[in-house]
Amino acid sequence: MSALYRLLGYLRDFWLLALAAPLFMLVEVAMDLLQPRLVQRIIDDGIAKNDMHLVLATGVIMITTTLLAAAGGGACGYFAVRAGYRFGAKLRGDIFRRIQSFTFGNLDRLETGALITRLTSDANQMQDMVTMLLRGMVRMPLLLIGSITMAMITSPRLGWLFLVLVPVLMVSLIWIIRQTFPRYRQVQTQLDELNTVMQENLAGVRVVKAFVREEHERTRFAKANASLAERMISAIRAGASTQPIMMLTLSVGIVAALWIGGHHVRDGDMGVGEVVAFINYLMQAIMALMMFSNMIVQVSRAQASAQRVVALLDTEPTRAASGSTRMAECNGRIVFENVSFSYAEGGGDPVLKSISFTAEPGETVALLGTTGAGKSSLVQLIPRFYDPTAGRVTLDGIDVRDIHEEDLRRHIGIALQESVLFRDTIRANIAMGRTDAPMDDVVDAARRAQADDFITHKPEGYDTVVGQRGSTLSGGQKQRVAIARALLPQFPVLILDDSTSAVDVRTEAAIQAALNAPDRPRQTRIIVAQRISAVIAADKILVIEDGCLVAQGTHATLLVNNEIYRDIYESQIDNGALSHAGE
Ligand code: DUT
Ligand code: MG
Repeated sequence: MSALYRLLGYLRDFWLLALAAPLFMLVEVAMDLLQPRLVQRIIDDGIAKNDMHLVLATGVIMITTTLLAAAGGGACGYFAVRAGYRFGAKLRGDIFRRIQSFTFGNLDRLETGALITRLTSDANQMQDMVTMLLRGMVRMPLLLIGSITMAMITSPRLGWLFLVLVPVLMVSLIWIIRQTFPRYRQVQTQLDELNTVMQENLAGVRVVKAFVREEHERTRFAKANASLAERMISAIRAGASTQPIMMLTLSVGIVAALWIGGHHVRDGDMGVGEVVAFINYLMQAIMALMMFSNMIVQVSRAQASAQRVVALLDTEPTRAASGSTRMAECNGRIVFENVSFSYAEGGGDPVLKSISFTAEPGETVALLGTTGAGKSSLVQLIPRFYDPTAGRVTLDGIDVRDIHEEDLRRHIGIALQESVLFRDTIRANIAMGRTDAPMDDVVDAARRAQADDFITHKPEGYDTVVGQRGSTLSGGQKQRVAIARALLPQFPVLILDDSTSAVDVRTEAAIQAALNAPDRPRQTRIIVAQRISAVIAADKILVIEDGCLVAQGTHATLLVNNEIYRDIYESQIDNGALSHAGE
């Protein structure tokens, strides 16, 4: 129960709400417990003794207590729901914050579907449970103990019936706890599966359609869906099986009370009202137990969710936290010192092997190499998306691991290989890294990225809201917006990872030219490119092969000294891909 207990600690923040709910519930329970006694009084003292005045007076009291009970219950519900939703909001906030703190390493290992379930269904389960507990945790035991006590007081001669009935009910309650908990755990796991299928399907919907995989995807979803329904039914069935037992116990109890009470009434030593009141208390007690069994089901479900949430909250980011060295200014000198890197934790196949090079402030360093050589992996070490397994990367002589993460990333403009856009205006998408960037800078960046043209042609220009993941733009347009984001003039370091793969050669050349325009502020650039045309003007070209730096030099020296480079060069000349080189 420790996971549940720990999360319930959140309630400390709303203790007033959490306290108010059960307090008001006390009113309702007290009033409920009074009712059977009042009925007894009407029957035995009023009707039996022909005292209609007492019947009327007691009737008024009954209505008053009912109103009070309703008011108490209503107020309790109000506070319980408020506390529940506040609790849920705080919990979701914490889950989201934790997910945000995850490194790429963490995220590589976690399924998106599982994260979504944690944030939605699991958090909802906890929230519902809190609401229910705040309403039921006082009502249930008080009603149970209260009704049994009142029944004993009202009719000691029938009271012993409880001694028989309660143990039967207790056994069935214990049984239910053991049955439901593991089943609800499975339900939540299956929900992960469903969310993963769904998320993958939506993210890859174009590919699914292109390869006519709809049928396959439908089957995959149907399987996960059916399995979820199956598990849900099994869990609910386990939870519901106590209901008939309770109803049966109740019926047997009522019949027994009527039978025994009937004899007493016939013998004249018990009032009819006493029997009726007893039966009412019996019903209240069984109702309380039914509530308890529902609560148990809900708690065991929430318990499964709580464990999952706590496991997520306790997942530590897979590398040391942000460094502490503040870095207000940055010259942009980047040095790789014998850097090796592997994606697998604790070793595994190295993706980069002992890479060393220097990018001086203001220099342009180009990375060239076959696909899978390790270029993207290399550049991602600079803004610390991952940490090297050996060696170090420094910025202005400071290990990037020691630099405060916010400062580090504020100095680096990066366009990833895959353009990621958000459902927001184009302007906001460009100014993402620097929300304080003036409009002039945004337009300037868009112009250089050759995006200004298509943006201003849109009716709402820079205020055009793009779809989810930029879905309303073409591949090349998306890419240009992503480049513009990196081209804001404030970044002393610029990283372009194969950023022009989706634009035509002419546009690529125009972007090149804009980058090298004399009015551009001096910055260090690391550029990954497929086409020689994009690297020809670089101060330094690094040729990467299979995770190794096999050669470095300028275009001219490499052409003479390096066979791989020459091969790439010649293959591209044949394609005419160089026709715009150097423009
Ligand atoms: N790799 C992983 N996990 C990842 C990304 C890549 O194991 O999350 C592997 C695949 C490949 C190697 O690392 O064997 C290098 O990948 P990288 O993406 O760095 O290669 P690239 O040079 O950028 O290739 P491309 O030109 O296709 O972008
Ligand atoms: Mg790459």
